[in-house]
Amino acid sequence: MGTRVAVVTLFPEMVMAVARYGVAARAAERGLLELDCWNPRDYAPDRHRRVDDRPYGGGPGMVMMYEPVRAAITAARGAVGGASRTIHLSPQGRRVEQRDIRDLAQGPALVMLCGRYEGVDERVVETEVDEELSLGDYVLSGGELAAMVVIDAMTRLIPGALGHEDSAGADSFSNGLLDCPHFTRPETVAGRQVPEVLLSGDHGAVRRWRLKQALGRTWERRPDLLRGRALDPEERALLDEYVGERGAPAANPAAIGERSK
Ligand code: 9D3
Repeated sequence: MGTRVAVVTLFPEMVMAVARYGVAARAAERGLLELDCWNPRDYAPDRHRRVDDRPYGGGPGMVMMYEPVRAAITAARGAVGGASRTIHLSPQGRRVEQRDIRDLAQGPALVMLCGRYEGVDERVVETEVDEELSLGDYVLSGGELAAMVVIDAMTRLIPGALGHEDSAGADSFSNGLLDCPHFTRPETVAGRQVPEVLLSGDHGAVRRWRLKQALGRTWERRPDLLRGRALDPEERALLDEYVGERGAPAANPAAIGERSK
């Protein structure tokens, strides 16, 4: 039995698309990921299949109604069977990090609730939801893309989902650093050579170069990631090297007018 994810959504076809491509498609084919959707519209009690209504207190927009959403969540839970966790993708949630993805991928089956319009009746959150998660501080039109992001990120951690088993472990964030640069053929492109060391066949030198680049790029672009992470003596030395070699732009006349990327 694979990782079971049941998504409660008004747009099931949108969510199912995450399992039509790439790693998630292969995981679904192999039975490593079992994804299905539950549509509140199918649980609307009235003959118009109404799932939204106007907010108490007034104001713009509509709110997803308690009963159709609760009933769809109940059906989703029944289908995944046994223990499950119910996550609400919501702008009010805590921001998702890789550690949450690892946690979700290991835990029991998941029910993911996606809101549309202004959101869902708060009583659904109070009575049915274990945790609220957000992607970050920008406005989406609903929870579906967020659920798809979480499903994609989880799927990469399922053993056997990636062709090459150690890739998930080597990823950016699993070691708390940004990735090093990558190059492939040809050796020269637009007058730019592949770094010499990568052609040297010296695996130790390649490993040190990659670690140095990863440390340096993290220091330049995401210093916040380094503040939460201890450096061992080798890492300290490689980062010092990187910082020492990176001339301040104005102190390097040859670099003036040159594009840095
Ligand atoms: C413009 C509407 N906003 C009024 C202040 C509130 C609002 C309601 C519903 C904003 C976004 C949404 C829909 N978003 C999600 O369901 C969502 C989301 C997001 O918008 N950003 C980051 N992560 C997530 S997870 C779910």
